[in-house]
Amino acid sequence: MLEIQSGIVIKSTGSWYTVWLDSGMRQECRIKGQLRIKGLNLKNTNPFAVGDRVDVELEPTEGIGIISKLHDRRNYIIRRSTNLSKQTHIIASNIDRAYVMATLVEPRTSTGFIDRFLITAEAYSIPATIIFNKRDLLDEEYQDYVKQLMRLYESLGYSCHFISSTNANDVAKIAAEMQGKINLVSGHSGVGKSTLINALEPQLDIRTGELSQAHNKGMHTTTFAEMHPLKNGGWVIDTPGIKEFGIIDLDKKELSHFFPEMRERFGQCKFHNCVHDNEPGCAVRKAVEEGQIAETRYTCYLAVMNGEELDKAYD
Ligand SMILES: Nc1nc2c(ncn2[C@@H]2O[C@H](COP(=O)(O)OP(=O)(O)O)[C@@H](O)[C@H]2O)c(=O)[nH]1
Ligand SMILES: [Mg+2]
Ligand SMILES: [Zn+2]
Repeated sequence: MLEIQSGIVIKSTGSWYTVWLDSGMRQECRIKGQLRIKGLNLKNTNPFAVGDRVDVELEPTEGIGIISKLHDRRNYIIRRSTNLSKQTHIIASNIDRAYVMATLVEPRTSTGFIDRFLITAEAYSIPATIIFNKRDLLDEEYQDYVKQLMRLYESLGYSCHFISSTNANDVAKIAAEMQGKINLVSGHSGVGKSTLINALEPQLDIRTGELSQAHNKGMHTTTFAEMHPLKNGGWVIDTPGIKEFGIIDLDKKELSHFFPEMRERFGQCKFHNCVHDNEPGCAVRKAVEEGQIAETRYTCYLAVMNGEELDKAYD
């Protein structure tokens, strides 16, 4: 007899999937030989991503589940498989909150990286939070700079934390916030994502300290996110090696909608189709000149609009 159970995908390698069944069991799964599942986009290299809710057919004799149905996704984030290809790769879905972890030293995260992450979160309507990590490594001057950045981002509606992943009190605050939700943690290699996740769930014992990924440079390495259960309920998704989230098919005229401080000035420019570049009577540029919009944010806006890649120095 074929039994069908629902569950959530917690690991996806493209050919094998691990599903956490609602019964609490982990189940290794395959997908049907020929993908003929309703609602799937075949341009995706991985038809199922972590966070997906699925139905699984369980064959009692085989021990392997077959994913037979994808439930609707509340949201998802996606990137191109390679810069040139049209194929896309879904990183994760059904995310309640996306965290970007940033550090000022070892390594230094640029505001451009943070801003691009926030654009992506806005584009996919996912609440975003910035975690400034490695507080213990920062002198007073650096700490003041972080606090200044926090004031900027909080004024735009993004919550911020300033923590050390190695400090138990700090970790407890994050744990409380993450409880019961699907949380994605992103950021450059070396900022402390795995350290934080290990501190949240010590039994996970994820590898840390991979500061150098030199062997990966220049190669197309597909990295799959993995979702880990939190003991008090909820999930945390580690995104190893994902340098940058891309927005697929971004319409330049819409880019400013993903900047809260520009969105707020919608309709105030002289020209209704103003893209806030060189147009006369631009309310956004005026706000930048008057210091009401941060220069770093505006610079990032122009860079993304012009299709510029992030400064390689920060990768
Ligand atoms: N001083 C200090 N070091 C940290 C902190 N968080 C992580 N690290 C160290 O930073 C290095 C990279 O951490 P890891 O968790 O592997 O970063 P990931 O690449 O983002 O997963 C490791 O050597 C960690 O021990 C922190 O809050 N303070
Ligand atoms: Mg890691
Ligand atoms: Zn304008």
